[in-house]
Amino acid sequence: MRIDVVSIFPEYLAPLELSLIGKARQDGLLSLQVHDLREFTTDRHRTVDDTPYGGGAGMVMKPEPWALALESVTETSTTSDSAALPTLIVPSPAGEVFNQKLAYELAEEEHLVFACGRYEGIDERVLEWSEEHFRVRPVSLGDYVLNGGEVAVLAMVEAVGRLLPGVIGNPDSLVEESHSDGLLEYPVYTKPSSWRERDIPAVLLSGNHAKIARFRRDEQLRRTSERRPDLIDRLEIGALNKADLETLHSLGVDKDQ
Ligand code: 6GU
Repeated sequence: MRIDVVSIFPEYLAPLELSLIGKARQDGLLSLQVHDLREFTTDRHRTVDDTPYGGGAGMVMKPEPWALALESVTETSTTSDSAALPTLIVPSPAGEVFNQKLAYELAEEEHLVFACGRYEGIDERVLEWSEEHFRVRPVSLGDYVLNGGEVAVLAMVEAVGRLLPGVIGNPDSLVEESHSDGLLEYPVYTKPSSWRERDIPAVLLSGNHAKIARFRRDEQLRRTSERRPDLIDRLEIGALNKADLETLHSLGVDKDQ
């Protein structure tokens, strides 16, 4: 996969050189380039923002540097299928909310471009113009406001990058993590089995794999109904078996009944 990030703070993206994502880049599984938007300005002051038409607080990012920056990344786009446009992700609190499903979807793309806005946002005409060259997706991390898109890009690149083939040593670990089946993950324990007078749940020492699986599933359902009842509401009834429905009933949750 190829990823380009355009930002006025390229240094903000330095953590993408570390850990799993840094290793994936070194191993050639991920080609990631960060571009400084100011390199695409043409005035002496390298201006990227101006006051909003119609008035109001704050500043708006000017369209000209954005178009030049985005053109420069598409000129070298490697999308093999000429029908497939690169995807332009525009981090914004006004976007669709990022989740694991979207991470899996983006992990299938050949070329992702992230346009990090700052201030009150980017001139809307840049997004309209971009539709001709990209599949454009404004994406939010959640219902709160950051100062710019950079931190959101760190989160999204990590979430997508770890799904690329070869990035995670044991892909089985992707199967049982939170959100892979619409539920939060079950609690985990390691040695010692007794620590500061706290014992691990006895079933985990029983060697009974069916019982352990049931215990873990019940813990997933318990945690999710406690912490994220919205996820329980969104579960497909077909994703739940009889034992799941009984567990939910004992937790005071009755799905579709
Ligand atoms: Cl993606 N960007 C900004 N600026 N703020 C946010 C966000 C993104 N997601 C939540 N808040």
